[in-house]
This record gives sequence, structure tokens and C-alpha cells, in this order.
Amino acid sequence: MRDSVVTSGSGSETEYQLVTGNVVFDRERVDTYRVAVGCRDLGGSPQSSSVDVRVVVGDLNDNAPAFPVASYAAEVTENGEVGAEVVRVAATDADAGWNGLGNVEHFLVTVIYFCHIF
Ligand SMILES: [Ca+2]
Ligand SMILES: [Ca+2]
Repeated sequence: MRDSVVTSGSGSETEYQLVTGNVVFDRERVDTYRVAVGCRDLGGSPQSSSVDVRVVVGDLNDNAPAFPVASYAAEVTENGEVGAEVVRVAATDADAGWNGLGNVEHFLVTVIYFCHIF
């Protein structure tokens, strides 16, 4: 994570701002940054301290669910059991929580019948 630094201060208080530089954050690549910020006085015997800052990249719904293969094939038995499972498919989504697979629905897009007419 690159950053720009602005410091200001007067008297007994100083302020440090951590701001984003020309970085495009991608939560699916890096979801959390840990930054250590230090402060040191310039006295005769310099004293210093530091604090950890945890920066979480918020998620956008920028990925569609994806199936691992382009198509599936299945077979059913003629006069088979009603309610029998035909096929089970799975999808993944790189986004998190509600943007990902936290809440999904599956639906039939098309059903195509092929009939042989004698
Ligand atoms: Ca998504
Ligand atoms: Ca995302």
C-alpha cells in the first residue's frame, strides 16, 4: 500500500494523516492492510512510539457468480421416481458476504425439449 503523508501540529499535539495514493484497491486480491504509524520527538534523548492501523477494504459486488465448467450433462431414467435429483451444480463468487455466496438464488434459465416424432 502506497500512501501520501501530511503532517501538521502545534503545541503538544501533532496530527498525521494516512491517505490513499494512486492505488486501486481490489478486495479480492488484498482485503486488509496493516500499517504501523510511528511518532518520534526531536528532543535531546528522542522518544518514540507507534500504533498499528488495520485498514479493511470494503467489498463491491464486482464479480458475477461463476460455474466451474461451461456445461453439465445428466441423464434421467424413463418412468423414474418423481422428485429424483437430476444434477447438482455449484457456483463460486469472489465477492464477500451478500455480494458473494452469502445470499444466492439458483434459477432455471431455459428448459429445452427435444422430441422425436415417429
Ligand atoms: Ca458477486
Ligand atoms: Ca468485490
